[in-house]
Amino acid sequence: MHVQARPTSLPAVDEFVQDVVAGLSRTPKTLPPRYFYDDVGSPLFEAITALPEYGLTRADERLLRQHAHEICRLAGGRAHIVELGSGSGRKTRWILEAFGKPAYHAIDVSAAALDQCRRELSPYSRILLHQGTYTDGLRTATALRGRDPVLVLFIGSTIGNFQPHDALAFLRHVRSALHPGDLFLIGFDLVKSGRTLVDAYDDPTGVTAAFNLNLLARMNRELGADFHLRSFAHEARYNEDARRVEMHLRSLRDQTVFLGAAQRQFHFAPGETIWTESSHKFVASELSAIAIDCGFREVAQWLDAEWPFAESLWSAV
Ligand code: AVJ
Repeated sequence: MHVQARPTSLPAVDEFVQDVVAGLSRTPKTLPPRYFYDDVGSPLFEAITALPEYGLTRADERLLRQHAHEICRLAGGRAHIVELGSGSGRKTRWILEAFGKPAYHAIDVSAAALDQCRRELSPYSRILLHQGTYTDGLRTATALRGRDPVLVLFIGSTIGNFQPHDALAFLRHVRSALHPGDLFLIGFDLVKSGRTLVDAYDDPTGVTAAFNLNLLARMNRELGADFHLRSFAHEARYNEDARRVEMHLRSLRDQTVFLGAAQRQFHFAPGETIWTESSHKFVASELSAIAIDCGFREVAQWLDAEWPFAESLWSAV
């Protein structure tokens, strides 16, 4: 096993400060959702996936479990498997088992996530860990493919967190790292009722609220900020026209927050929000056109009956 670590931890902090300053200087204020996933946020996300209101992860896992052998068959029985965002490993296991101990590259920015991935998935694969961005990980992982075909996994509907335009650019970028005939397995959460979606992102237990508010706590811990967490409220709305769930943190009063790492302060009007995440929802019939648009063709598509979700298998053209 090899681990590609960041050179030092300093660039990570720099990037975090820069992203926070840029996001809080904007109107409306925004923060990138990738910063949710730290040592507090990642376990909170795991808890979200167990909530009865949040059916997304269970639908994804059902589909992977049910169709893993067919995916392996469609891949010709062997591949170097490369996963973008290693997650917890629980879902990926089904694929690795079907392929019978394949070479498996896990890519994630979080060392903790990779560590968990190694613990859970090394029994089922020849695992290689790549700490860093998807772009860098994809490059190093595919360089090690030898003569094998590559199967890239991008499950869990992480694609929904991109703005539509950025999503297409990202899918084309993935395609550019592949050879014709390589496969791409991607999960898409589908449109469902606004009520169901708001319940999924604003659960009555408050786990998603904690997940969202942890972003403020993380800035306090890592960037010397002085956010008063009780002065912000979690909010989830479904924007039906844009087909996305938006998560926000709403300022409950007029307040000024100091960001130590940047020696800057930011003002919040009462009711003003920080937009922390968009989770785009798709319709199954649009997916094959997206594949073609990005240099792939659709090989198969599987839908979950209980929670509208699509698992798509694409082949690089
Ligand atoms: C991991 C990006 C798929 O957008 O549904 C869960 C993250 N945010 N609850 C999603 C999330 C709030 C999740 N993804």
